[in-house]
Amino acid sequence: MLKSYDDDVRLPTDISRKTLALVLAGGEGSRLKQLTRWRAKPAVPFGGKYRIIDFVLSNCVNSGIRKISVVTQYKSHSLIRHVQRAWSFMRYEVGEFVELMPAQQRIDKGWYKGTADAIYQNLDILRHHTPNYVLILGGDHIYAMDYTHMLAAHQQSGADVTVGCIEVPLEEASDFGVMSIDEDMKITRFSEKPAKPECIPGKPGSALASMGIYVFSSDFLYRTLIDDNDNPDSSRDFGKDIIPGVISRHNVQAFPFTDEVKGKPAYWRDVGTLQAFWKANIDLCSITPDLNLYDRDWPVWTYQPQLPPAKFTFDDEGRRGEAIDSLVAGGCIISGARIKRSVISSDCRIHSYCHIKDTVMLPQVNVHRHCRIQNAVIDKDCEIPAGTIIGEDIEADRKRFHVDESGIVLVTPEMLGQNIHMTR
Ligand code: ADQ
Ligand code: ADP
Repeated sequence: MLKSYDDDVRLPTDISRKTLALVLAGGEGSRLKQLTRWRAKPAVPFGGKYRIIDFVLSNCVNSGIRKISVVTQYKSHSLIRHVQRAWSFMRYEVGEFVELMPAQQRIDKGWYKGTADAIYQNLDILRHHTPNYVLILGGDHIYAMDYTHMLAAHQQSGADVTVGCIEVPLEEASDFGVMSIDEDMKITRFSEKPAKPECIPGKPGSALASMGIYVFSSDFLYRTLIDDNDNPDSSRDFGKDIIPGVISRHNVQAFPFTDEVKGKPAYWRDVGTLQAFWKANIDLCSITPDLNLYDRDWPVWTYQPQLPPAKFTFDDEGRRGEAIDSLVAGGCIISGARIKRSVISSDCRIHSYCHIKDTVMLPQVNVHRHCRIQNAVIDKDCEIPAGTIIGEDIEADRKRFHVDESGIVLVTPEMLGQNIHMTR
């Protein structure tokens, strides 16, 4: 007999209405290097016109979850500004909201010590919303997921906690929480970022990774966080402390995120490293990308500044400005430049005789004449001087820019000796 936490919550729509989503958006994101020097990772621009956090917030809204709290801490200014601009269409009057929870020392003098502490410090606000379920999400993943399936599975299994999981290549598994499950999908083992991750039985090349997303029955969450706070040895983190601490005594279920139509693991990317960030952007340029931004049934919402359409013009010698296998956002002017397999975000200018390929350009970049750029991420507001060559001579790039182990070059205004407040 399946245990149910609440008999009056039966339909998926009821479950979403009785769920509060908590989006964790306060981590330092140091692996994105200078891209997160001035902004939190969830605020980093992505996909031409979005910010990373828009994907998880869109998943919530598209799943019918309209009570959302965003927990912020490090470098939250541009994140807060974006959430306020983009997500204020939710109406509190009809019980829908996206609210911000900055670290504000509600309990003691400290900042949030870890992800669990970030929620513990806001327990009174959480309780005030009286949710039956709390859906905890990371603010820095790119995917499209209908959370109602996970919520329904949580309710039907009578679990105390359900952890979203996905198969990843074994060689990448040390970056994640890795779990073992039994035939009833109950989690039997969980280790956070293990040096030697276990493979899935019968699948030597794969491991079952936690997506860092959790459904908690709310009373169970409150009790667990209070107990964790009493434990002096805890680092107050879901992956390190909470999940490993509850699996032996409670019903902790795994929910595999699969692409139901294709019957395979679905598209989900942790864009925490420069290479992963670059790749997930460039993936959008393929003819049939795994993440379809053009799916009208699953719109990705964002703040859109009023910008004119992208414009492609001839240069003064009659060369065409063109972009192929690329995304070019509003406000861009491509004059006599060639662009291939690249993401050119809002309000960029690319001038004559430039060749750009395999490059992710964040908003408001100005590339002057005769530049050649490849395999690069160009930060917002960069002013690229005429004749600059990036991505061809890695050793030369290393002296001026950041080059990662896969050869992706990151260029920021500071590396170019520019003060963004002067160039704007
Ligand atoms: P990580 O992503 O490494 O692993 P963490 O750095 O704690 O975990 O970040 C999780 C989310 O919480 C991020 O969105 C981050 O911005 C946010 N966050 C971190 N510290 C915070 C703080 N003090 N206050 C507010 N928000 C904070 C987690 C799980 C793994 C899982 C991966 C999947 O721990 O088990 O495999 O996510 O990517
Ligand atoms: P915005 O929210 O304006 O789009 P960004 O996400 O690009 O901003 O940047 C985050 C914040 O960091 C902004 O407030 C911006 O003014 C600030 N910032 C970015 N680069 C610098 C810099 N080199 N010096 C000072 N402040 C900066």
